[in-house]
Amino acid sequence: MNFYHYILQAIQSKRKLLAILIDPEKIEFDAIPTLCDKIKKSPATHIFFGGSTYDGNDFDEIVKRIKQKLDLPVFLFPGDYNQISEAANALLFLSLVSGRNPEYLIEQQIKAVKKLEHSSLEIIPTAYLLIESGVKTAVERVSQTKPLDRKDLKIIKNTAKASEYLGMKLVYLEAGSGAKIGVSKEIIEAVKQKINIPLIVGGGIKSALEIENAFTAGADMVVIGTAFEENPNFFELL
Ligand code: 1GP
Repeated sequence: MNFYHYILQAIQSKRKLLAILIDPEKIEFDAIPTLCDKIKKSPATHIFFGGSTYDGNDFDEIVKRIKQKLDLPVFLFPGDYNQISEAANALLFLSLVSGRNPEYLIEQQIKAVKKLEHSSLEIIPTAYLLIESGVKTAVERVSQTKPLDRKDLKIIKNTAKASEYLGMKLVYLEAGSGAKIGVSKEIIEAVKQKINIPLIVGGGIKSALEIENAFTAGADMVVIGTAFEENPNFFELL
């Protein structure tokens, strides 16, 4: 199974994808079975796993546990190069192209090579664009980069397009976890029109309407983290 190919196929057949983000920082090991039962009842098609601030030792164990309980592809969404587990299916090999900090543009990726050389993970090069969202998010704090100005559509579009030219396979528009305002409809539309690779949108999406709006504007995959963390019945209420 090629997980990137699956995304392309879904887009071709006009199916929308939904990822639930699990942050290892915010999950209790014993709570995984209950969490997975909730996820089974949700419309999630993917699990994203990772976090900006996690530095614990259970990363691998948590992924294994999730895989035991759930039959969904788990994509690593790493906050740093230590967040790699062979128990996952794929790795979003992120480069924070909205920022100008070499550590998150290429240094972390170089550090990951040692683990990845002998890995069977599917590696998916992903352009990660942090968009201004009204609050200073963890990504901004940890990466020490500035998000892109949400009004500057031209730079946002061209950053996404340049990433495609560089060979990135996905574009991820990120408002930041817990963002006050998510990525706007205008930004999603503008980027979607510009690129020919799948578009992921996440950060600050808290309602069915916001999910729908992101899809309508052109997101191929929407990511939900905080809304589900704060209310495990989130999807039942939709
Ligand atoms: C963060 O895009 C994800 O990287 C999800 O954000 O936690 O705000 O849903 P939320």
